[in-house]
Amino acid sequence: HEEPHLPNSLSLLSVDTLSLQKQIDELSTFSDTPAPSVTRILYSEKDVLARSFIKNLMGFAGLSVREDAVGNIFGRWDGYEPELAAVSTGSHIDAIPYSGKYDGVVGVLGAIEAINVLRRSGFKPKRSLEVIMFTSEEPTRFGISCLGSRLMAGSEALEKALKKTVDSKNISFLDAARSAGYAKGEEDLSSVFLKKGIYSAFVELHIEQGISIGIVTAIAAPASIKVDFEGNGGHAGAVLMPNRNDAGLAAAELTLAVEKHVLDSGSIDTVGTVGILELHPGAINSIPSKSHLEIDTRDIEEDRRNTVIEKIHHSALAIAQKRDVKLSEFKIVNQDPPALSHDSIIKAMEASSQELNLAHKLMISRAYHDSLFMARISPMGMIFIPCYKGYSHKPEEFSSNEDIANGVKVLALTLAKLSLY
Ligand code: HGY
Ligand code: MN
Ligand code: MN
Ligand code: MN
Repeated sequence: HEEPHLPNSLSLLSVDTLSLQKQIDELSTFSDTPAPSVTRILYSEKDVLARSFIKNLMGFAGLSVREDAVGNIFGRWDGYEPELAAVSTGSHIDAIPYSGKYDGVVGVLGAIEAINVLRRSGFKPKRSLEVIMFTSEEPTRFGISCLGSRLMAGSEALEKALKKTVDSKNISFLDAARSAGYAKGEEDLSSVFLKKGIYSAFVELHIEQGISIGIVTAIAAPASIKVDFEGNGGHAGAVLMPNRNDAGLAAAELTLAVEKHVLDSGSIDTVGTVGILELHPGAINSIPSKSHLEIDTRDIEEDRRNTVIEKIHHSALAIAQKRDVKLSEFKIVNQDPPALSHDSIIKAMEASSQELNLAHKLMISRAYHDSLFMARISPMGMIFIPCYKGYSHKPEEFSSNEDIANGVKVLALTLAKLSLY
């Protein structure tokens, strides 16, 4: 029986930055929009190709690969006490329209490289180490954020909803999943649920603004809402202003109300965004008869965020009444609580940064991540690395080789420590 040991010398933790950068660049070519932008939508042809790429890399890293019914991908390195709960790490590779090549990707390719780093150093894990590529962290196609991790964490509401979920082209979730090779012969997606305690730790590496290594202490509470207004529409010339009930103006008014309610919280930590606003029929000379908005609102304080949601709802009702349009939908798609990192993992990340001589600071995550849901079944922590001007969700997204390598080293050492814990 082997004695647990950390890599004898930290200098043995060498990241192959060249290969890692090549992989990041190659993965970015699996995209539906031209470089430097990246668009990679769940279960699209490009997503399926990208998944093969990831599974191959996991294979090269000596991991045994498994996929679940929605396409969460797991690569496992068995520890010498494989019956113990494993230590897991990972992130996502789906990319919202016209975004960049590092969001999520660094936490997947970086995790595989962290495994390579540990292998090269001669390290033998006690607890097994597992790399996870989560399905659809971004809500782009089906409107559901952290789809894979939410389901993994046992969301029965989501399991039920997915049976009836369709995309904007009316393709059902299950058909889309099947076309990508998943959910075969299965209606019941509860096979994706993982037992609480299956992992002793989950750590995610991710880009974020700021200097040095960010050690995440908490993830803000996200929520999203879909709203539809309906009016009578009509001819843009013929219908006089007093006779209109313009669904587009209702949407415009609600959009401004969202901003007002968010600002009225008085806290810089409250944010709200209307990132989708669609008018039907979408002709210059037709009064909008339908409008559709999607609202994203977040806060590090859940109650304050919930107050904003209530105010938005009241505004939607009041605007509908005032403008004589119908509020045909006000659907809270998700209203998630925040999550706290686990002390033991914060300590492991801090110690690793310190031993590697990397400046670090504690911070909260304003973006959400799969870690928000992994925290429901496992102690969780996140490592942030700097990115250019804090840019994300746009093509200018960039992290330097050096910053990525530092992040991979902190991840590798943290995984090693947690594996022996
Ligand atoms: O929206 C988010 O916070 C994440 O980037 N999906
Ligand atoms: Mn993102
Ligand atoms: Mn991300
Ligand atoms: Mn709608």
